[in-house]
Amino acid sequence: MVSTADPRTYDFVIAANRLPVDRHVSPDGTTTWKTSPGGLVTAMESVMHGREAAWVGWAGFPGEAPEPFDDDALRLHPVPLSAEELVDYYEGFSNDTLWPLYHDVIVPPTFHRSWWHTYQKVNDRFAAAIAEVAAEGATVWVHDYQLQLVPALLRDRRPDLRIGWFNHIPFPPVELFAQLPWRGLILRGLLGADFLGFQRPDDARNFMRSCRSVLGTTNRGDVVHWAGADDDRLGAAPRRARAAAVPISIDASGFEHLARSPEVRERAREIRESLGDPEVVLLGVDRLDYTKGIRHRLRAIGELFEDGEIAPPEVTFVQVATPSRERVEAYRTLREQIEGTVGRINGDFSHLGDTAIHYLHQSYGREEMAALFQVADVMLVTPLRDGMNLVAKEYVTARHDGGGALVLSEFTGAAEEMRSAYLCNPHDITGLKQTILRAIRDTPTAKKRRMSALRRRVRTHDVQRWADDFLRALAVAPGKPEKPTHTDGKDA
Ligand code: ADQ
Repeated sequence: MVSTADPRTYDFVIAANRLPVDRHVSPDGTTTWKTSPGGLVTAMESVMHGREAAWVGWAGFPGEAPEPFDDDALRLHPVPLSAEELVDYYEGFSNDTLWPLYHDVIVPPTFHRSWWHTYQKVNDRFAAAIAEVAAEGATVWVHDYQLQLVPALLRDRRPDLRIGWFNHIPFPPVELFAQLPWRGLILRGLLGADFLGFQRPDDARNFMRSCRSVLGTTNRGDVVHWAGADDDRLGAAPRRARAAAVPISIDASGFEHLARSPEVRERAREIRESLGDPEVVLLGVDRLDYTKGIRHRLRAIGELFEDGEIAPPEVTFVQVATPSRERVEAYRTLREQIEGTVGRINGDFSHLGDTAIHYLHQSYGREEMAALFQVADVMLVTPLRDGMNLVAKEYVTARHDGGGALVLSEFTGAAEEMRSAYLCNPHDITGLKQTILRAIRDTPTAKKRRMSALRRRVRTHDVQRWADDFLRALAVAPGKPEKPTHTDGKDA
């Protein structure tokens, strides 16, 4: 399968697993494309500054890819994936090998050589597609763990390009990363970039330690020096690459504008009323993923009901769990466990008309999300590990009234910046229960003080600043080594 030829080239190219559009086919067969409402699209729009740009990614359905097409100022360049490749590269290697490994091995990663072979093949296809649309000397921004080999594969084809890569998820400590049978080649793939951006300083440090221990690189400050390898495999040439934290954020002004609209405020009032006007609404909003700590959260909430510290109708908990990766076994098991627990808690503590837990396994539009956030007196963001967690940032942004309280896990990237939240360790169920009670019972003045600090942080560190910071770092990144030296790489 080859990518579709595109005669035009661009100075700025974004590459991500998915294109930022969803295909809609109407009953009469007409195809339309709708922009996905993600922060990444907004961020990219804000940095394009009238530049012509292309986005390389999968169009969202298996088989032949559509011809390249324009979406406003953006050229969309679809990369084809077959149904088998989706199973091996996306569901398999990306979501069942790398995802659990990079999230502290909360569930055991699965290692299959056939998945790895497909991952290499698909990464090569992405690199070929980017090489085709990138103009001479173009800037290329590669996103996320699905495309870790792309930087070196692309550099081999196009040494003229300036290549950046951003990791949306954590980068694990070397003690975990070293389990990966293909660890050396993944690191060599990444070192093809000029600049590597991570969510937290710890992620960048973990990456540099892995390079040192697995490849035998040296580093000066945050610049990794790779002396190259005596083989002709991926990324064998000497390189220098900078690794640093550039935490992602949200389109704060856009989301606040939406949250302030009369429609959203009216919808928030309606939701509260439909919940029976409780005194306290607790809210969780997550993709249904084992990293998000939903089971630990339910355990804490269940015990609080059991202890009589909270009870419906005064207190109710709303858990929105977005359907996610349902073809991966660990996700199906998780869903069964969560739904079983919700059923048990509701069986024990709900009364006719007074529900302890409202559980919604659905996706909603941005307006509905903004309204839900305004209803939440206490927002529970308690992942066991999370690259950043944008829900935390969206919640405080939606609370333009300065009300509400954010309970936030220490194990999220967001906790690095949002120190005024009610921070918690979600593994410590007793501590989590106490933190939730504190967030409910603190004085309004104490809560307002925290909320106003959180809001200020997100307002001044929004997604536009993230994209600007990343591209500035990429523009001045070191690139080629000053004096190429040649020593044998370890275990590459
Ligand atoms: P995710 O793991 O998907 O992203 P997150 O940062 O929480 O996690 O973003 C989820 C987004 O989906 C938010 O914008 C949220 O509002 C939205 N959402 C959640 N449930 C929804 C629902 N039911 N209906 C509609 N929208 C819903 C990965 C990493 C994160 C990192 C992001 C960005 O795992 O750590 O913050 O990328 O880098």
